[in-house]
Amino acid sequence: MGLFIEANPYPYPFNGDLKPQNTALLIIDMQIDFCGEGGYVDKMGYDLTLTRAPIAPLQTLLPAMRSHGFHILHTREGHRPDLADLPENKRWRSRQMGAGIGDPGPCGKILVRGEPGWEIIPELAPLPGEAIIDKPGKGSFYATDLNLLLKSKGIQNIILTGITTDVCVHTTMRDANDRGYECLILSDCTAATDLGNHQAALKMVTMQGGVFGAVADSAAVLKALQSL
Ligand code: C5J
Repeated sequence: MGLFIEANPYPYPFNGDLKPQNTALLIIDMQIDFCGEGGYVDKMGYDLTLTRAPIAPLQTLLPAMRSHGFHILHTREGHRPDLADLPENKRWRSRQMGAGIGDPGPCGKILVRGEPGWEIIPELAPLPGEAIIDKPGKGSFYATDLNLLLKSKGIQNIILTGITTDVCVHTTMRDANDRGYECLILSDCTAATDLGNHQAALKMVTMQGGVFGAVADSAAVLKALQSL
């Protein structure tokens, strides 16, 4: 008998082959720039209570998954200090929003590696030994070694969390799904800068029998962990 997480539109994973050895919790971009005061999202004028919403549920889920020995991986969006990997149009667009990537702000240079705003928030700080993927784009596979790490660890299932649901989390989930990974996105451990976009992004996953995977919440994961 397999182990399943109650999810929509099907119990996850499809084959019931859920175990710590083949499953990763991926925490995407829980950085000050996306959910902290003075960071990129704050400078653009978006409501930080939205992007901070996943912090509390993740603070429960993360230690539970750690204690069962699941693989934990974190990502950070950011650019080289000389901005050599920052596309001109990405910089231009961010400047239109008054939050120019690479420009100085209250948390240092926006979305630049090594700056205070680029750090993962202390509430969800990675432990030694947990992989951190530094990515210049939205997707976590583009220009990173994430696929290599997942393959070498024998990971088949990815539980996606973090911010933002409609941008970096979705781009990563779509790409992971195309690569054959079995994906689950957690509704309360993800968030967007717009509630409607968050809800729409979750709904998109459930179409066509689970076109990119399935949707659950952290309570469903914690319940399934009790059977381990
Ligand atoms: C964005 C992200 N929105 N982490 N990044 O630029 O979703």
